Amino acid sequence: MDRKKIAVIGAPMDLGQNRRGVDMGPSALRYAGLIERLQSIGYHVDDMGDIPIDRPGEVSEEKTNLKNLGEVIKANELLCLHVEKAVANGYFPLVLGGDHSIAIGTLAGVAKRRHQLGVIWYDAHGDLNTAETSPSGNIHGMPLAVSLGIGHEKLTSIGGFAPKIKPENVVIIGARSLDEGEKAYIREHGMKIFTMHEVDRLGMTRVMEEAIAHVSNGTDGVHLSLDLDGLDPNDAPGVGTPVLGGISYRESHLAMEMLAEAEIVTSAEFVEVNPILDERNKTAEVAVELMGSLFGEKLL
Ligand code: 4U7
Ligand code: MN
Ligand code: MN
Ligand code: MN
Repeated sequence: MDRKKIAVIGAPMDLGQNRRGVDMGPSALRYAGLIERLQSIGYHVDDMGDIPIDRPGEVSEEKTNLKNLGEVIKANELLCLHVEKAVANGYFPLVLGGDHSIAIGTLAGVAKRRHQLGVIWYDAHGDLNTAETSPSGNIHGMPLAVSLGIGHEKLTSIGGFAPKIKPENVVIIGARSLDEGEKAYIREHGMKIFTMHEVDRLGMTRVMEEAIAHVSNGTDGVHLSLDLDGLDPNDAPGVGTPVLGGISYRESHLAMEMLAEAEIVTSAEFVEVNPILDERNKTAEVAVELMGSLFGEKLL
């Protein structure tokens, strides 16, 4: 894999949750200078533009409590194709959200080419809900579960196979809002998780050392799924489901820098940036800075 070629794919999805505006995430990230920044680090960047997203109600829907199920499926099938193609052509796929439901398509596309994929889920939430455990019916609270093969069959079968990933190859970092069903799944499968308790107690250096060791053990690639609400809302206010007491801006840079040093990440997505809820594009700017660190930008 040529680590010097990045394919940027926008996924302006806002149907996996209730708050409008997150569909403008890809624009906000580009406006914050993403493409130029990656080029300045020395990458060849192909901006593939944005995948089309249907309006709610356009795609026929079955009776279910999963909101906008048909539209979310359609977009993720398409995203899966684009991501798989990028990997097949030797690109590092960098997907811009959009709400976190797009991780279903990203992971489907990557997992077609990497059968033992490690995953870092950087998020205030577990995103491990199913139709049965979800308090909201919002699909952005389900993508990790779906990728692990649990949930609505039409979601888990996106890309034509399931599961995409195994629980032992996943690490969750930054969690501080977990629903009962999510806690049960984590306990049952002994999933590796660094909640904010562990981030506080061990410090980000040790958290990342352990996380990196965990996801690179026996895997053939590592995907970073970074939900901006993993950061503290003071540092990243432009998100739809903020939770107090998150990972700091500096800790997040350190995490990205350690990933860059370890040279393990083979695909990534940055999601949940909502410019309408943001303060002068701060969250998009933070996200672009973090991408800089992830791709090896140095202070000196
Ligand atoms: B995100 C929630 F109940 N767990 O399922 C749910 F708290 O992608 C929130 O991490 C999910 O931002 C948040 O609706 C999804 C809720
Ligand atoms: Mn979240
Ligand atoms: Mn999330
Ligand atoms: Mn959110």
